Amino acid sequence: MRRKLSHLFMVLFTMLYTGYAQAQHRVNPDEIKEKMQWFADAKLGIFIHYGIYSVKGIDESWSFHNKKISYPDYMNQLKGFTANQYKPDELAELIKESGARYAVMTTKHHDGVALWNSKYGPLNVVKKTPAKRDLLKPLYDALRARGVKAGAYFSLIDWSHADYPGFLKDSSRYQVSSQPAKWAKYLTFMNGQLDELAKQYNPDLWWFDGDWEHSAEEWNAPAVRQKLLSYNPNTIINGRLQGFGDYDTPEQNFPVSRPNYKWWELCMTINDNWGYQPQDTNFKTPYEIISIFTDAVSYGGNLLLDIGPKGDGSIPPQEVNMLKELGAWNKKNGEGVFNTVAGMPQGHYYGASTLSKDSTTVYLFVPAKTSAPVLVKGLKNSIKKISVLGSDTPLTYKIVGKISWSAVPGLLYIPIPESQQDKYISVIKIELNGKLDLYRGKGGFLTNE
Ligand code: H79
Repeated sequence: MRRKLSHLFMVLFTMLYTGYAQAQHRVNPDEIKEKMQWFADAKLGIFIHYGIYSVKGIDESWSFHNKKISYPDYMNQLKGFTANQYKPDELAELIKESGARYAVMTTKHHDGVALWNSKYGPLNVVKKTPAKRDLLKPLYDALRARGVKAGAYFSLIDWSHADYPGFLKDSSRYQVSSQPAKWAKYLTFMNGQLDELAKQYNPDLWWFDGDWEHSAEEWNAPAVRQKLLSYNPNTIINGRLQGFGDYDTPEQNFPVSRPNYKWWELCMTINDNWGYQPQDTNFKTPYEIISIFTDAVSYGGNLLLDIGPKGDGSIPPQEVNMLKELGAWNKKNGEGVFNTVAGMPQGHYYGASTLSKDSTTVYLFVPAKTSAPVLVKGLKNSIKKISVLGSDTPLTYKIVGKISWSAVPGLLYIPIPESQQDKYISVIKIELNGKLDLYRGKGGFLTNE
């Protein structure tokens, strides 16, 4: 009997938990549509992971949490954090040049080291490092002066704080359920820091991290959301607030099917690490980054591409180069990316595509050195013009297999002369007569079958 009861309990618990997990996304997309528009149009953001972990060049926070280094040795990096080559104006200029429309700076990672002079607790770079200054204000000012939106990454987890339960991977200070007063103290501290950031920097976007360590109820997530919106009703909150954020944030892994939220953003490193690590030379190529970027946009998402400044604040040359290559590509091809919407459903073109907002133009992304003509299937519209971005010469094209008595459109073949191809990815602009109208049928004799 006892066994049966405990089994029943388990089943009930699982059902409740699954229900909870399925109810994760608790924000109504219709209510946030307006404030999300700049984010939907922005497509590219730059993530900046800057912190004391860049002094030794080790994993941000996780290195001590996972016991690759002792906590005291990790914190010893405070002494070496000079930021004497940290140049927010140059950094903001580089971000602007990349074509990015927003940047997200780590204000505090899981290690608890704040990059501003927080009055909550002593652990910040102003009080504890030779940098001795607020690293956020000059960057946010420089970004905004260039029309780039300013985002704040904030770790809900603070493994350094005595009132936070978690510490090392196999040791925790206490259980929330057994010491609610201690947890309440932590939440007061955390909310104090959020108030400071909101008042001093008024972020356009909040990028929370680490929500997985506690439930929405424990974090008091609805209250956190409400508070931030009361400071700035238009601020955007990422999806790591246990269901109380505005958009989804797949990390490192490219989504093969569309994420659940209406808005989403892939955050990804240029090499294999978020912060600066000198031994990590596994840099993605500009072609790889641009193809990932255009693929994300084609799926209706953004790319938040990460850079990791060195301990002194300078940007590794490979990352500078990547942002410049991306910028040059965007300058020539940005029309097909920024302010567009997700492309054609799969099956019409084997590659990434986007649409103009009025859906009278289709943009196709074609990898360099394509010798075979590009193929588009099921396009019912007649074509006004086809061109390659960056070139004035219109492309010729051929419609193959159009049967006069059938409603099924022919196949559109577009050869792309090599002389007009981009060195990474060309953007083919197809201007249509009228709004995009696609045939989705099975090629049957009867109309639309
Ligand atoms: O700041 C960067 C990383 O340090 C941080 N987010 C980016 C932007 C990050 N690192 N890892 N993660 C986020 C995800 C970690 C997931 C895990 Fe787990 C935590 C794996 C094991 C513990 C999720 C939660 C899976 C099991 C529990």
